[in-house]
Amino acid sequence: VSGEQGAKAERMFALMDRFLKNDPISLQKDILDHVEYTVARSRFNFDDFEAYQALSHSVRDRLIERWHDTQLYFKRKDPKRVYFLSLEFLMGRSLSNSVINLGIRDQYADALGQLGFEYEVVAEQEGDAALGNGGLARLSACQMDSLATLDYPAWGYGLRYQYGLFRQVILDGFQHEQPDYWLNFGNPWEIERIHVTYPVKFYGTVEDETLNGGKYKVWIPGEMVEAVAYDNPIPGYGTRNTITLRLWAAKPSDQYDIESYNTGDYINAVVNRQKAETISSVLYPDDRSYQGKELRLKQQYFFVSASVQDIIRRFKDAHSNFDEFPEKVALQLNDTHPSLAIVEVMRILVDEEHLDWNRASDIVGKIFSFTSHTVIAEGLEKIPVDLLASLLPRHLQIIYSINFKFVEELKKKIGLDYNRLSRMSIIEEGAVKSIRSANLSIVCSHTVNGVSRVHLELLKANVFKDFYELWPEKFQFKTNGVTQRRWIVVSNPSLSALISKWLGTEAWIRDVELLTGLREYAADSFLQHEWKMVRKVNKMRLAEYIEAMSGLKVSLDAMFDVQIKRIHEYKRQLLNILGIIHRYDCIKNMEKSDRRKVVPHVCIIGGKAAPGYEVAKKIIKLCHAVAEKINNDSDVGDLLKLVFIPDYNVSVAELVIPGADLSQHLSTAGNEASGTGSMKFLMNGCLLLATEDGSTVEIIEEIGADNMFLFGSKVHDVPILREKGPDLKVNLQFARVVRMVRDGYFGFKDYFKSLCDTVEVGNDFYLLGSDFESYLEAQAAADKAFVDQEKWTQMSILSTAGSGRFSSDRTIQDYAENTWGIEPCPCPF
Ligand code: GPW
Repeated sequence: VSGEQGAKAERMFALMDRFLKNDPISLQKDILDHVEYTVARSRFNFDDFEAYQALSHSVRDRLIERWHDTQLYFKRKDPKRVYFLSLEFLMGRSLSNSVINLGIRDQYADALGQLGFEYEVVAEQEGDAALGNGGLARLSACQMDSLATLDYPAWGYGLRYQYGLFRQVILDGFQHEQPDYWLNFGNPWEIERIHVTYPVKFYGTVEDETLNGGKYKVWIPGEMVEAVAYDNPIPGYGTRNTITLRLWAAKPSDQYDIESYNTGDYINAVVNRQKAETISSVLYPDDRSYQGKELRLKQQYFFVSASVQDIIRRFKDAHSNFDEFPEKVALQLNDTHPSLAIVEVMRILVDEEHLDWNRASDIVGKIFSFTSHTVIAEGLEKIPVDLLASLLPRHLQIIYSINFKFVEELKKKIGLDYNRLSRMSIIEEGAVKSIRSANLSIVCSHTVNGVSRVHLELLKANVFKDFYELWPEKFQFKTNGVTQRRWIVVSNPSLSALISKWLGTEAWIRDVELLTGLREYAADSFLQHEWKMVRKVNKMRLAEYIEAMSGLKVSLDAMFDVQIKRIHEYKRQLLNILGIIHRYDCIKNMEKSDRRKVVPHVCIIGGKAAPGYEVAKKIIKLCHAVAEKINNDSDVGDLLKLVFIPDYNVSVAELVIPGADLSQHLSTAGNEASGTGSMKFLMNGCLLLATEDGSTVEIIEEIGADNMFLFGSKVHDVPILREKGPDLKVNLQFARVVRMVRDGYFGFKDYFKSLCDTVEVGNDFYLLGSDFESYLEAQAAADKAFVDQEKWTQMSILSTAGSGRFSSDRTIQDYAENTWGIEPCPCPF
């Protein structure tokens, strides 16, 4: 750069200390400066929370440096980018993850120590960013970490909800929901981009327009809202690359409601404007249930429209020919929630950029890929046509056109098979005419991915069968993974250090397959000893948490037996509780002398129920009722304890997972698309008790069936068992424990009646009765293994050693190479 600009740049460089320094004195100065000038507290008087605020700003400064460099570099190189569209991101805390990825955790811990603060205590001041429900949302977060670490030119796009997932409060054993107004204490991890805004339109009418001899559609909106970008830097590990998660917030637009200003009702007009903000106000707390709510549809379109406008703007900054669009842009749909992006791209290309229909649809077909996360047909999203007609009239027209052309093509291929045609149509003609978001996504994407091998098989055989037969080459699977940075390095620092010590390298943090190197030492008594020590300390940490939370003292010699995940009937927390009742019943009926042989258990259950999901809420209450009885039975003592951990979230998981001996994954086979919790436990050396469902089938291949406790009906048995109808040979033990609940042994007899009905013969859709015997056998096998601590520790080491394939790094690399067609773009500065 020369001339005036060059001189300016030189002056800037001269003024800049490039870059911020990470020695202890610089870090301390930095933290104190932020205490004084950012937090506005005296550097002689600040508390742990203020220390957290100052610390996070100091970390953020370092993130920003790398982020600027990365973004500048991407701009200069102009590689093909992937845009990851998701309505949910469950990021959890940022501080601990950032300092690990920046490689300066220890330096910060020392710096804080010298200022008289303890790093762990300060880091715990941070609240979770809980902009998502469960597995799907946490997967997005893990994948962002991998995208950054592997240097991919990627962007995440989502919604900046003001209220994240509700906080779960338990009163008398019942779940109550409290709003999570997470922004109350400020959020240092985001940067508001007041200049990055886009108008998003709603309602109104569509009119015809003739321009330069061409006929176009013009959408005259009835309402306009402004989307404002909030950027969250996502640092990679062991690289300078720092990518962006851009979340949109809704703000009133200057043109929000022009009419009411003109009618003179100023006050009402201002009040009305505030309504715009409701679009990004609250996350819907029910995963996999679609209610056809207008606000939800508005959220989906709002974030998709702003993202698509942003992507097209970025493309147009460097290109003028849309035929190059597919060489520069890959759009990934995280489930069908963002599927309106397809229609929005069509609309902009055709109505605003004036491309002809075929050219636009050709471009769309090259850029979109879609990942499904569900197995069951009822889980597929539908948008009522009436709703869409009023909210997005032009989009409905476009969907009709896409569908018309698709069905015409289809007829040529399969003839007039009307049943099949109507199944495959994007429009469902039913009592409520609606848009099938999955069909739209499949028709307009070049690739459809499942999230595990079994999942893809089920998609091909059931919900997407017709499409698979039409386009077999579109269907792939990418088994989910989780990031070892958060799930080992951040959450289990002592295990992390131990692994590095034995492998002689920290390289596994980027190249997790190296964990297989532990196999060779699995029987080594020195490693086993250290492994046991690390696990014991983690159990201690968890026991302290349990005591602080519930007052319950638990024995460290007991097996910590954990099930944490959203409460769903298909995940069968009820099976777990009924198993615990059985265990209790057995102990009670045992000769005192036999009790010495009992393996003590601390059963830990945690998870949220969707606020409107009655059965799930009853399961939570049952858990508390059973816990009340067992924990107060001095006759049973330490042999059995049951704890419900309230308000399960990412940071609770980070504490619980490293302290678990056994974890349970009990979904009725064929119901869990993948499951990712199991992978986190596996990485931490926790043994799995599981059904052969979702990704578990692949975990078995890695670590061996003899290294875990498997039970229950297999994927292919389930439909047969259901077909067969009521099993006349009901398991007696099962009948007995259900009867105990029914008869009011744990109180609340009337309240639990309907819950018991869900597992009664003839009604037991999730097959708890059929699987009970096998479940108890697996439990017994786990108990037997636990008695031999040497063997158990070896199995634990082998679990971690075999977990490498379940890193999101592997998943993301596969997506990059085989779905998105993008390449790493490491920032060299
Ligand atoms: F219904 N998943 C989830 F498929 O957490 F959209 N929420 C959801 O709404 C859906 C799926 C949806 C989960 C799957 O249940 C789980 O098996 C999978 O591991 C996870 O998504 C990530 O793929």
